[in-house]
Amino acid sequence: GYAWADVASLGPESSGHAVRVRGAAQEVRAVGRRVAFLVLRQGGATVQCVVAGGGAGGDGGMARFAAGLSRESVVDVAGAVSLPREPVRGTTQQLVEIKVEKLHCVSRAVPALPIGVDDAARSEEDVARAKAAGEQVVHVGQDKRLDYRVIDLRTAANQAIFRIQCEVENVFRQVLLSEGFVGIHTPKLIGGSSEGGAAVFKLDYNGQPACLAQSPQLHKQMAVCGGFGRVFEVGPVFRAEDSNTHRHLCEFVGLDVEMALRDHYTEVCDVVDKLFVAMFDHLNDKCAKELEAIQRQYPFEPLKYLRTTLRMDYDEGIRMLQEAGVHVDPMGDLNTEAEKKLGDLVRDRYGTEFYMLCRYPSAVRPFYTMPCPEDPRYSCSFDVFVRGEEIISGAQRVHVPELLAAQAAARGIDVATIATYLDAFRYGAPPHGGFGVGLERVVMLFCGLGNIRKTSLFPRDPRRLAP
Ligand code: ATP
Ligand code: AMO
Repeated sequence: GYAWADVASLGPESSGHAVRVRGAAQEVRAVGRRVAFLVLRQGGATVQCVVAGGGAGGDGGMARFAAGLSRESVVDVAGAVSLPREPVRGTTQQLVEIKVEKLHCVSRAVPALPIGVDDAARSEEDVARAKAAGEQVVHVGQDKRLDYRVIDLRTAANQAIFRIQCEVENVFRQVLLSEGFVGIHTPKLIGGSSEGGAAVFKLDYNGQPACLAQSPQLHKQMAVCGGFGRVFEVGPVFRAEDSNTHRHLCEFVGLDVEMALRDHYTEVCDVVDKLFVAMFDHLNDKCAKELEAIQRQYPFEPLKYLRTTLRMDYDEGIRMLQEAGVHVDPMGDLNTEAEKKLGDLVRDRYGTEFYMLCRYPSAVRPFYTMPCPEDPRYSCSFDVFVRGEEIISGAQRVHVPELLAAQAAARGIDVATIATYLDAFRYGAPPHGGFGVGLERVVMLFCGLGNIRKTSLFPRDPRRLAP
């Protein structure tokens, strides 16, 4: 009998084993009428299968059948694992091959695929090199990839990206669980904007106006008021972004944290520090294969980060920018360009591409942010940057109901829409703070991918609602 095997597990030690493998026919090559080579792919791994002479009566019928398979058809092969005479070419390919004894097509792909996996897997460098050599190669653009995402996702780089994404989420949960946090789920249908901005998707909730939650902000705070000292959530976040950028989605995955504080909001920064150093270490140590697969298609420099995350005051960031000749308003927000520039300056001075900027001016933070007790023009807040782009926003929150209502009103928020939230602070509320992380941004920036659509399985950008 043949034993079912995974392509990734086939190594020299399986030589001689009789195996059965189901995979996608990535490549089919006929050599004469009696031999065909079939490259089968499973996830990010491939194995070469040799169809030679076999078939009933040894007339080459099976080789001709193999040669006629359309690419990406799902195929079962059964045969013996063997060590090839010459080493197998290709970096993702297993070192052994399968001498096929039985072959069965489980699902036939259309002969003319809208995009080829090999074309989608080509790096920009490869395309440039081929073009320079006068070869004809197909370059698959981002929109086309996303239109046919089901095929695009089959590339080794994409298989790796979403395994990395899963690891980020996993480390987030594991570290927080070990720090005494409890996982929660807050409602995504809410009565108003949770961040105070206009970027909300409005809908009708059985006759009442409602919104898709822009963040779990209000309810994660209410969970802390509900007696859960430390909470986290992994869930969808909806933002009605109206412009196309490389880093904004209309739906993304939020990694959120909220916790009661003892003395100071920097206790929240300590959690960020612990969490992300552990996460980056884990990705580098445990996901080397995936990072290599991404590197082959999208080369990037490994992220530079310190054992203890650098913390810098906003004022200090402003000073560094001003000294570098960048015009910035010390009490205003940094634009994307200034953030990027500051990222470069910090990297050059401190040798890290991961750092926190603390004590933002109160005026540029959301209504629920706690002002600094010693100077209310500044706030107990922070953003965290990777390669000069924001991945986290966090802060201590206002737990004093009168101040909270005043800050909401001052920002033009209709307090009626958040009445039950404001009430939550009238029944005894501990000082607390937290932060929110964009999962797709973490993966995009850790891997230097340059476009958030690459790290969203089926991205929802301002124009795209399918697939
Ligand atoms: P947050 O997650 O806090 O909303 P963000 O990374 O989405 O942060 P914003 O707070 O929306 O960024 O904006 C930060 C800066 O990024 C803005 O000051 C602005 O300069 C820039 N920015 C935001 N949206 C766009 C856009 N659509 N096009 C160009 N720049 C933008
Ligand atoms: P903020 O609005 O900064 O903060 O969002 C938190 C993090 O979410 C990510 N992010 C996005 N990712 C993809 N597409 C978008 N349109 C998008 N917008 C934001 C970023 C950002 O740092 N309630 C606060 C967090 C808190 O204070 O706890 C909040 O939502 O990585």
